Amino acid sequence: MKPYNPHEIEPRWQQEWADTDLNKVAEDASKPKKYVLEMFPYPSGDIHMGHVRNYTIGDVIARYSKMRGFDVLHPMGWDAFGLPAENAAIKHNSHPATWTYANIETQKASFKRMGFSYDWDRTVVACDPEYYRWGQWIFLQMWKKGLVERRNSPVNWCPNCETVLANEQVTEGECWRCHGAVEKRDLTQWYFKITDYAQELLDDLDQLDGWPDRVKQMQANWIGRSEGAEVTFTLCGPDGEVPANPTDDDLITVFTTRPDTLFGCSFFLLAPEYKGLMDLVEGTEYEAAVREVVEQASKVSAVERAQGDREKHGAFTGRYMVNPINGEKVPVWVADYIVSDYGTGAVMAVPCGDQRDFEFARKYDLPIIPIILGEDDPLFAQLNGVQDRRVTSVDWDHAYDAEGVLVQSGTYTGMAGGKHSPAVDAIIADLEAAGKGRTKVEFRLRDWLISRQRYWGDPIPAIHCPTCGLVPVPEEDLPVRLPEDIDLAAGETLATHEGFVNTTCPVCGGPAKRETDTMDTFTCSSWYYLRYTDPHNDELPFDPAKANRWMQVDQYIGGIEHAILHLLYSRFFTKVLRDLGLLNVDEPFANLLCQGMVKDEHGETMSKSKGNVIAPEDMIAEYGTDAVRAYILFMAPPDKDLLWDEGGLAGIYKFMNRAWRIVCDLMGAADDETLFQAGSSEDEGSKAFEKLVRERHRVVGKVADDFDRNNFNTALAAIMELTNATSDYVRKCSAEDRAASASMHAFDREVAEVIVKLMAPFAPHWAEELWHDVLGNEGSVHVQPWPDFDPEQAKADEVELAVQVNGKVKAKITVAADAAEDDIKADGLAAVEVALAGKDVKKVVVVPGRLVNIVAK
Ligand code: ANZ
Ligand code: ZN
Repeated sequence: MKPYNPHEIEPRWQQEWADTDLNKVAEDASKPKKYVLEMFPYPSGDIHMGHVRNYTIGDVIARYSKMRGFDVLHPMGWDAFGLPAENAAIKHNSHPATWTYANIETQKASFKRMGFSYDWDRTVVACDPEYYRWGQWIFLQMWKKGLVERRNSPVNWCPNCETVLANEQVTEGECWRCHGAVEKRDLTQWYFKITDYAQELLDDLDQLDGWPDRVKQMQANWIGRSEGAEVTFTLCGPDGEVPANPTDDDLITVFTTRPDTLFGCSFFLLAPEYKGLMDLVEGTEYEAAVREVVEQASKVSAVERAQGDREKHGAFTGRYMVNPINGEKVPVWVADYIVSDYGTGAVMAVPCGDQRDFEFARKYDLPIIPIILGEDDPLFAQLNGVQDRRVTSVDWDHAYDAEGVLVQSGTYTGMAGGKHSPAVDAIIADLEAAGKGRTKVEFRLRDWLISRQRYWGDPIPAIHCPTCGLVPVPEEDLPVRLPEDIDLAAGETLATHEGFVNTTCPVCGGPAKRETDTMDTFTCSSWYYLRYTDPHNDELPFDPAKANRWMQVDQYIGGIEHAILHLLYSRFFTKVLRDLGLLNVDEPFANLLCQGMVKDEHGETMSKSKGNVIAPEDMIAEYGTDAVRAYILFMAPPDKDLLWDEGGLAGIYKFMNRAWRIVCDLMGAADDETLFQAGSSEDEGSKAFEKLVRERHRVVGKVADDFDRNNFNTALAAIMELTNATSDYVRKCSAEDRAASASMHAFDREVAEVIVKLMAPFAPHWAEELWHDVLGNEGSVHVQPWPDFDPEQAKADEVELAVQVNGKVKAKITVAADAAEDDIKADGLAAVEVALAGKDVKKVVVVPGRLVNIVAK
């Protein structure tokens, strides 16, 4: 028998597939399409096990889909702009492109070695001018549509990376890349107005049935829609007098989700960054304390400051504000837990209903007025129906933020209060009539800050002209190319590169300067999946007809770390391109699979610093790529973490050897290694044959089912069951006997083909070699139709049932799988005749496929 030798067959088939263009996308419109996509990698060094897992999942789905008759698009490319390349260039005194393209070659070689079925003619490399020019083109279309804005605002600045960051790229005050502390700086920056799409980005999450719920929840939280009201308060003069004719400057508006609590407002809060705050206190005795709060707050990120459990700091400004609902004057404080970039940066504080305000009131000894109570609150009996204010302090240890009944709230007393309550509606209506308020929806989502002060990115196509102002680069002048002659190690940047900066104004022809900011690399990954549908188009980013044929991506696979940033930005781009008339889908990714991590055997994340990295190439050198692929899918469901266990990999390798031998044996090619055991009876042989007929149909059905749910591990387990049944069969039926029986003879080949085809997505080289060399077939196994199955034949003929009497198993019976319930009852009763002697049978219940339960007294 020819032994299984992965090291010989794998490179050979990889070459053959490349030579015959096996993985070229067919673009065959007569077939239904399937777009299978894995998130493209960042080319930093060689691939690791996390990549192997991600791309193996995609490859198995792609190969399976092709055999199921789909026209499959399964491309790969590189997310090639970004800081690591720039840092490496500085370190090695070379160019970012050199580092980037070298790493791309390394990774590409590894992908080929893994046998992934990419169509390499469709590769998209983000730092290639052929690609990034279209990023610039899209930028210009967005600009025309009013979706691009340049504005001055406080932004997140990472001193380490020397660039600004989008809000999404700051977690708990840290840079997403270097984890250094992020500062606030006032800078003029470029933004994409993603907030214009906030509502749609939220609503359309409902269409994404194929996404994990937790990812949708993370997106919804990030978008952060809040329904509430704007309420306008009036600022009293420094003398405490209410202005007779308030100007706009005297009116300060808050955003609140709880206008029903207006009667409980006992102070008013401003964010430390609130514009005009210092004017309120300038030259007063309150100035120093307020300034101190402002300065301390500037050292802490807004995210951290907004966290509930942090100690709150504040100071009185000496000023008062008039509550529009009751004309009451309340003191104005600055407080560090109020952030400037949400709502209006001003807040009506209601300590009885809001925990943060409650803590602040306790700390600074401000009144806590109970105005909404649960009916079981002891205070309720005392205040029920009381309209005027009698109680201004409580002995609670936290705020009451649930629904309740209003008390001490004037004419609203007695109404049901809480979020979205009748009291909310009534108060908003009255404020609106008085011109002091209106309903308002707020989003946490901010506009996407896309400009970066770095070289290795897509240049923003804009020109600053002293005469004409800010001018877009004309489309025919794209791409704005990155200059290649730049000495980053010497500190040169785009802004200091004379050849790049100096240009002429496309409007007036006068001397002008280029914009020197580049785009956030997340812009590149926001539409690469569209470029794959038409990667060589030099007139448009993609032909809408082609994109519309392939979109949506049917299965997207990537890490959970991209649950917010990349997926949200891609969803935004898709909607914008749709509105530009280039696309007819609302959402880019129909199904999303977030694969789990690959960890070491102790459950630790693999990392160079921990020295616990398992290198894919070492494992391939030992067991071949097919075993690594099958192992990675067998060990855990794809969305769960996988703990590396080399024993398990060796086990899979063994299985593949065994299955190889079984296929050979079936085909009469096992020679001296046949499993046949002389002396098996005819009856044993025919039982093994019947069982295998059943298994052949059952397993094909089960694998299809498992593929529908991406349960590759159970699919492989089922294939193992099929090989076990096959092994039993060839043990008990000799090759001569099988050859002599016409039905068995045809069946041998059928089973061999079924096993090889079922394994083909997992172990493509193993399957291809058997398909040709042992089965003697022509044409690649990977373009063969997936095996059919007959559900009738898959049914077990007989099933074994336990027979219980009063909850205890007394016997086992074997009945026909399709036996009638009454027959089963009769068989069950007969089997326990002895146990039932002298008793009255009260009840007999059949649990199909499991047991017969008899109740007797
Ligand atoms: C009065 C009130 C009473 C509030 C009450 C809550 C409970 P969400 O749900 O996240 O939208 N708020 C408004 N702007 C703020 C800012 N810039 N910084 C910090 N807090 C701010 O939260 C809305 C609530 O957060 C608003 O409703 C406001 O407090 C506070 F029993 O107004 B509320
Ligand atoms: Zn000009």
